Amino acid sequence: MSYESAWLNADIPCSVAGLKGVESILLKVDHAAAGKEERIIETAVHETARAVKELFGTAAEEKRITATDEITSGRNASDGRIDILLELVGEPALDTDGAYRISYNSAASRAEVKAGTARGLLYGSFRLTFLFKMVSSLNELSEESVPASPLRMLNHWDNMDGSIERGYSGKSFFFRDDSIIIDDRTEAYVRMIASVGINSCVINNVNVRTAATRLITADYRSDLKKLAGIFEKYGVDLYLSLNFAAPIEIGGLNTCDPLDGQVRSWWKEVLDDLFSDVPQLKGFLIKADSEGRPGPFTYGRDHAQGANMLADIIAPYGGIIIWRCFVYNCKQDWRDTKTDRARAQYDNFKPLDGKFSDNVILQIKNGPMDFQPREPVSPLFGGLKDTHQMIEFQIAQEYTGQQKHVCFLIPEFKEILGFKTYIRDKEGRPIKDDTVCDIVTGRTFKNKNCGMAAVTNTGDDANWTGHDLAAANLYGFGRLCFNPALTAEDIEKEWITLTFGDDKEVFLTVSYILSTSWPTYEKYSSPLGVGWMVNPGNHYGPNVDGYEFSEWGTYHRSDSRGMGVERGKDGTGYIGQYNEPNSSLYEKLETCPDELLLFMHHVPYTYRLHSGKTVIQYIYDSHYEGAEEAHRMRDSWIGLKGRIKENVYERVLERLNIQADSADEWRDTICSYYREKSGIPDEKGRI
Ligand code: GCV
Repeated sequence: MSYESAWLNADIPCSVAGLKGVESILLKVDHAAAGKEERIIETAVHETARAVKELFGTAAEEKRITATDEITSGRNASDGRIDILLELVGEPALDTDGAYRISYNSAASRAEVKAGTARGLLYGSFRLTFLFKMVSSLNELSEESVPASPLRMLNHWDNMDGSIERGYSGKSFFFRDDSIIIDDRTEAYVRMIASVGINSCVINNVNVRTAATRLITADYRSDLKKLAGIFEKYGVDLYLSLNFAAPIEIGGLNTCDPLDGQVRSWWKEVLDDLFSDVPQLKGFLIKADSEGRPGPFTYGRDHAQGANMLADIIAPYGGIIIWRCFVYNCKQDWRDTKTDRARAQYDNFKPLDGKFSDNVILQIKNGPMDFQPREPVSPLFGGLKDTHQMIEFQIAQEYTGQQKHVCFLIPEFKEILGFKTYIRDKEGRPIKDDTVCDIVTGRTFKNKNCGMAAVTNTGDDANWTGHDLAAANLYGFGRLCFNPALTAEDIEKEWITLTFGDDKEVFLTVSYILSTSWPTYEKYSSPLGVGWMVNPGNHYGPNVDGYEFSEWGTYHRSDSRGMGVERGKDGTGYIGQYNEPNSSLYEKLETCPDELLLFMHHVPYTYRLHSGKTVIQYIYDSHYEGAEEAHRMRDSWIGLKGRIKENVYERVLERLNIQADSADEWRDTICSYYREKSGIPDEKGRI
């Protein structure tokens, strides 16, 4: 399958006034110090050279230099040509892996990228190329950036048969027919994600079945080595998802008890062998005791015992175990109103705080349930004080329109990262003003084993993400973990310019569509934090009771008088998992934010929101508004005909049409259901 270049779009011209070309690319690096990072440095030079060729049509001369006096090229910018210097420096400000500084030295007519590490040089090179397309004068080539999040990770849910769980952009480009695929698309992908600072990638699904269990065996060794080599060039660490039951499934043992000596020996032998053959491998992601996956609970062990067994084995290789907290009872009786899935992560993991090995990181979904269009922040952030943590987002749009609908998720991620957890330190003193972002970037606990992961939205579709506008989520996630201080508008602007160029009309329209898309989706699907009104299994389209009487713990508890799940003191007690003052804020109806009301409480349909509107009228109105907005988004896109590449225009239009129809269906299904259930008519007489 062919692929397109997403935001690395070679058709977007240089926007710097008067700049006509680059004479030389100068590399100043102490190669002995660079050591094994040498390959990444070569990539930085190669990428800079490629960008120069694409932007100006002519190649630049590449020179390795050792001293500053060799770089006085005496260039005169009046001919419209400059030099580019890439330099590895020993400055404390640039010490963090990946940090870079871009500046323009007007005296020498030279754009300079300085970094303390090879990755920094690579990220700086990509950013310099991006700036060439985004700024209007040489003096604006100015940026210093230190990556905030140590791990900036993508999780693929790719299966080895080529399918992708919750994949909406074609098939896997890593696997087909139980084999690993390595072709030119592999490098194109790694290049694309490295260009926004992603430094870690898990290539296979956390639901590890069949062939994928054997990925750790000798059968796949040579392909894994090749793959790791490609990842290494771009500074991306390779991770695999691991099957906790592998000792049984492929080891011939009758147990996978983490405290069993034989089990431990089996893992040690297999993993020692794997790391000695593929030293670039960085670690494993594990889903255990979750949705049918095996885990330590089967043997009466806890998750710290399970994770530590593996972590201790791979510690000598600098290996990391990322352990998911998505552990809950998926065989619940819907009549049981005390068991609450939302409580599960906290209930399971809070008691284990401080018990995990140093190379274990807990990966916590952003909300307590499962990537609904709106959820509160998981209270586990703010609960753990002595455990490494990562946040897990989902840019695969499982519950947000499956890349048929536009849903730009960066504003949502910004809100989540900015949430104040009111965590207290180990001595019980409040840590003032800390946020989820502070915790996962390592600022709160001064640690490096932490970060952000996203379940990725890519596949082998030509444009990588199915919906062209969904690429903004991939780009945005990378940028956000690098620099969470960026606003959603900053990110949107960069992505639009790099993808579509500087046509003002295009910018205004795409920006309007992206920035309204998440609130719009929320309005016509599940306002007020209710969630889960989707078709079971595929999770697409409206089905109010689709999950209501199921065993998955996903209810809205609508009856003839009201709706919502009571999670306060008189309900499941979930709200008590938050630190004060969040706990009181959610507990009291007067202060509970409207957008989370039905997640937190069961209220009558006649309950008045802060706006003064009743819940039932809000439900009617928001579905109508959301559907209208979806039509408006489609209509505004039509205005771009002729201004955007025909194939892209048509591809997006086709999806916006689907979205507008689907939004109508959401509106009508939900409004009719609640009109009937509540017996309360719409004040505006529409239903
Ligand atoms: C990979 C949800 C999804 C599953 C996914 C699971 C998880 O339940 O529907 O497809 O499994 O989350 O995050 O493990």
